[in-house]
Amino acid sequence: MENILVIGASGQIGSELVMALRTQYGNEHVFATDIKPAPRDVMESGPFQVLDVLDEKQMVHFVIRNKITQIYHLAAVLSGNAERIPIQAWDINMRSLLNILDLAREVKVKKVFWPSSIAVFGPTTPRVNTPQFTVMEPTTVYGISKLAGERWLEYYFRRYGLDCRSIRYPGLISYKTEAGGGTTDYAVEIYYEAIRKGSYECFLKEDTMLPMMFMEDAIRATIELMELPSDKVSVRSSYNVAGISFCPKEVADAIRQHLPEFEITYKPDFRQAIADSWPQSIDDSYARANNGWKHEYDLTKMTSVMLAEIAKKIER
Ligand code: AKB
Repeated sequence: MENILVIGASGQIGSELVMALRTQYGNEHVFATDIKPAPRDVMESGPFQVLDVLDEKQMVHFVIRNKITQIYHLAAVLSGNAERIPIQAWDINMRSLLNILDLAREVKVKKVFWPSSIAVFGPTTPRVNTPQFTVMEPTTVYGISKLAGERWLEYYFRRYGLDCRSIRYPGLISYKTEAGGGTTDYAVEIYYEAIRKGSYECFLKEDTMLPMMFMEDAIRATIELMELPSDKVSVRSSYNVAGISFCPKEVADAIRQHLPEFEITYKPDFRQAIADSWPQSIDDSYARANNGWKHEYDLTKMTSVMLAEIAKKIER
């Protein structure tokens, strides 16, 4: 029997991943932690504890006490926020990962999942159909921490045999928990503002093309990767996984199919330079070959779900 720990359970990915894992593995087998309270369903449907991933001692006790066999470590400072506090962000992102890798090795946790990001790529990377293996010279502190993290995952796998797995997430779009501090977050905010105000001021230029993915696809990609037999996981740094690519103007057009009066204006800020250093689209043929990965949501389907769900949420 697996006992799974999700660290960062109150965040955008964590809050949905916990619920998906609980459906699959049973509520009492999926333990959720975060430094802040999680959405109600996460806190009420199974074990939840406020716990700081940087608190090594408490973390070890928690993992031993609950006989944890798998860890998903999702806590991180995202790209936009990290640029505001670079040294602190590096410290939080790296120290938390190293704590978890070392703990997992010592306590003999079977598998660890850690999210990487398209932020590992930089301006010298081919931006269209970015390959799995290519030039990686990130210019953001978030990207540097993700690239270093990928190297640590592979190191722990090769040196200690720790079964580490990872995905380079594109921008993730969801309606349940609002994202915080990322460069791709405009693609979540735009839907909320479309429902709340009928207009949105975008912090990226209208033609800024970035790789994106609907959360349901991302959760499925994650669980599918974690369920793969170990010998089928050929990439031990992190898998490129693609969904859709679009720019702000295209999302605005898709929203107008439902809300014809919707208006968008553009006021690029410091996040434009970050977006300009990232890929526009991703080649995920390794993930497709290894895990049979395939995304299900395109921009049109995702837009219908986002608008309908956010409207319900705001009415309540
Ligand atoms: C961000 O924008 O920082 C994240 C990411 C692409 O990793 N969504």
